[in-house]
Amino acid sequence: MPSRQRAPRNGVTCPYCFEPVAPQRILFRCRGQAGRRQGCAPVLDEALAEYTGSTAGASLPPVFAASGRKGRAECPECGLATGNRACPECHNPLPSAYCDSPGRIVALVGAKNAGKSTYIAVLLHELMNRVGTELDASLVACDDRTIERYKRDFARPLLEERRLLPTTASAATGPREPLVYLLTRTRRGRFARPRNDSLALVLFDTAGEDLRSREVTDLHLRYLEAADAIVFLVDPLELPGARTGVRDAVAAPRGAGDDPDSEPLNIIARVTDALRQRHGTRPGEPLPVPVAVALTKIDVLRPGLLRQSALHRSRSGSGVLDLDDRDAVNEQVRALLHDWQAGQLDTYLGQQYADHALFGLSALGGVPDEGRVGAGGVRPYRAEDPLLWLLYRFGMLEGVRPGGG
Ligand SMILES: Nc1nc2c(ncn2[C@@H]2O[C@H](COP(=O)(O)OP(=O)(O)O)[C@@H](O)[C@H]2O)c(=O)[nH]1
Ligand SMILES: [Mg+2]
Ligand SMILES: [Zn+2]
Ligand SMILES: [Zn+2]
Repeated sequence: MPSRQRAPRNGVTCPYCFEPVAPQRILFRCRGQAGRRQGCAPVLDEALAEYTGSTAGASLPPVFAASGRKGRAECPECGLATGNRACPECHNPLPSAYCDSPGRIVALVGAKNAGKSTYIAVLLHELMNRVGTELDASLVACDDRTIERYKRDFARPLLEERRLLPTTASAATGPREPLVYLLTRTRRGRFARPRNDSLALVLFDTAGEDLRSREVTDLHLRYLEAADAIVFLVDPLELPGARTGVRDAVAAPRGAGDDPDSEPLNIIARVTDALRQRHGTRPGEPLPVPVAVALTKIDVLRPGLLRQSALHRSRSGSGVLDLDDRDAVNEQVRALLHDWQAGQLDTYLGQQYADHALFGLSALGGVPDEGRVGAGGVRPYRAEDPLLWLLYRFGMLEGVRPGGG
């Protein structure tokens, strides 16, 4: 397979089709008619319909190429000035904040039943509410389909109706589109002018089986290749030695079972192969992409295992990353992995990646019961930790050591 190009200098990688796009190739889309404004009428956008697999929602004012100054151009048909940008390949919207601070696609990966769908639902909700406020950050969906799908497939069933989410269908039959968000953080220096930094959260709610090398879809492979950071979710119940640390009431996993294709180490190895395609690194050379590895569902662990541990504390710090806390959690998860005969995972990551960090989180905050969220509702615990670390790694969040040093 040819190794894919990184985004050209000053260019962007489209967060929908993952094609690298030079700035002069980015299209504009006419703002169209609205109220008394006389713009172009909507027409079927075939490139967009091809991407979404449906003509629904693909009737839009036309796109056009223009050199554009300061991110604006006049429509050659109707003369209206527009600032709406679109990918030249798939015609999805490219938000101007994304064009201005390119890169930083965060990808989420995990085996079937690792907790991806649940995590997506909860993380986005946290970012739109509590954590977003804490960080002075906004989370904005990049297209209307993302807004609708998040509500229909994630927020409504899990957060409102408190039903567990259905198992994700394979991309062969289910939706193949990612949810695309732009997370923008305003940093106010004491003397400097406020500055906005953006990060694209591109979340494919994949079925674990889509990551098997022989079945992997092209779009999915490109997603992994384009990722500037990876969040890798691991269900502790799938780790061989972890059963001893689990509360008695928790049933054995109904997920992957003995399927070696779903083992955490095998999945991360496949992702690593994809990343090596793009970065063109030699096998012995560590990859520069930061990887956050999170044990999900840590509410299933015996309380005794967590008592007096870093994982048991709530995260400290507000609007900053507490580096002491980060180190303590990292060490504790590492110790758990080694206790559970899963130390290999940690060793492998250390060999393949220049920078990986370990996390423990719970999206639900409690063990679900008969298809429903526990009585107290969804109470996420440390769900945002991996993202805070990535923001820190990207220079978008300050790190502090409260203990000094
Ligand atoms: N105890 C506990 N179980 C969880 C949590 N998150 C997910 N689960 C369980 O794991 C199952 C699989 O989660 P899901 O998000 O569908 O996994 P996916 O296949 O990776 O998308 C769910 O049905 C839940 O029963 C959590 O935070 N705590
Ligand atoms: Mg799922
Ligand atoms: Zn595109
Ligand atoms: Zn027009």
